Amino acid sequence: MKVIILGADGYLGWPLSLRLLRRGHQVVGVDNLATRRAVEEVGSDSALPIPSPKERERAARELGEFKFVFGDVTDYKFVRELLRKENPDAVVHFAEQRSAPYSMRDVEHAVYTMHNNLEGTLNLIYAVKEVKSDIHIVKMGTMGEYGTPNFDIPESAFVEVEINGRRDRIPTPKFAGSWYHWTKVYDTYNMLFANKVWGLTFTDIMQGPVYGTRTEEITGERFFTRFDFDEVWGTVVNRYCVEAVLGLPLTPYGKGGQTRGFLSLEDSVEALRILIENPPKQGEYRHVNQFVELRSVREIATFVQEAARELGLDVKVEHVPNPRVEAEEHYYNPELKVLPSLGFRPKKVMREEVKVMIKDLLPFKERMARYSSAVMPRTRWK
Ligand code: NAD
Ligand code: USQ
Repeated sequence: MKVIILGADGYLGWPLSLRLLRRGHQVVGVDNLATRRAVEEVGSDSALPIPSPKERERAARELGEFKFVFGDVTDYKFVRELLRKENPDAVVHFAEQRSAPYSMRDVEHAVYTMHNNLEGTLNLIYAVKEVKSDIHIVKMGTMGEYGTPNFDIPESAFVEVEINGRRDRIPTPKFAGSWYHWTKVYDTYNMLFANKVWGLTFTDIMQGPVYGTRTEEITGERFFTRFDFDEVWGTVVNRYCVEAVLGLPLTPYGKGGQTRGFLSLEDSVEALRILIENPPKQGEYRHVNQFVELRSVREIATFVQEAARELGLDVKVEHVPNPRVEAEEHYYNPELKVLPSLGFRPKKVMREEVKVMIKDLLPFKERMARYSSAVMPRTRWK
């Protein structure tokens, strides 16, 4: 299969490129390096050193047929000509601004996030329609589209409702918690519409937060993927592991009952591989929930604390005032059926994987220490 990965320089895009190459697929990786610049903008850097795109291209070619293309998905002509030239079977779309705090900094960052994410997805939709309408669009959304409703979260694009005695199907209710998360909701609605009007084929993935330093292909520094830990770009499990290495207290926000559907980088990449190799029927919009373990951020802090202790590190947990507006104790019960039905079986358990992560990060302690002032939360929702 020939697969274009938009956002191939990112945390998920790079290891997915490697996985697909190892499976014998041809990969064209596209990126405008926006995340590298935006992490620098907030005074931080990846904890693990990452090679330049040219070096990455060389490393990827050890595994298979890979090409890196520099480009911006908000440029319609670029996206259209890329599809014309490469004629792919599938396009994986990761190329979005993916940080909730970054989107909440101020009006410029909110507008940039809306513009970057909504325009990129709309350009892809139109380019597929114009160039080759049977391309499978694999779009990365987020579990955060649903918010934390006080009912079970169905794994479907539509639900049946009854209002004043009349029944109809409506898009599954969503209530996101940042401008970033809202862009994923709007993308979903735009894809549902493109599917209805033009019959385009989509897999829209609601993925929870990913953690981890490794996949099977990450066997040395030249294959490292980025690993962010600052208050804007770092996600909670990855941040805790760096905090443990730096000897900083772990930072659950507020009461710490915030519960999400987490999964390891290895499991994320494998789930994506399965979804790409098993496309939906032509003209279908497939809606997938992608997570492995439901955990609260309070519970995760104890996992990381225990793992650190086993490695001889004495780490404290200090709940800090929550910079976000979100429920700190809530019901959370999302459905998970599509991935298991396709044969997905998770390989990693968070409790064990955080120990591997701390071990992987320890050699880079000095490098991370340079950015330790970027760890404590500063970006507030209000
Ligand atoms: P990332 O920021 O590391 O990767 C995204 C890549 O897209 C970056 O390399 C960035 O430079 C590129 N990009 C952004 N805008 C672009 C544009 N206009 N043109 C070209 N390239 C552009 O993020 P990630 O963690 O790898 O996430 C990948 C996708 O998965 C994102 O869409 C994110 O919202 C989603 N997601 C991530 C997680 C997670 O925990 N990391 C969880 C759920 C969903
Ligand atoms: N949190 C802490 N302490 C920290 C950092 C975060 O308690 O030090 C809490 C947050 O308040 C939140 C939860 O942990 O309740 C998750 O926050 P996060 O920063 O790990 O993840 P989030 O902002 O939700 O975003 C990440 C990715 C995003 C993806 C999303 C999946 O950056 O791209 O869409 O996870 S989900 O959370 O399911 O929406």
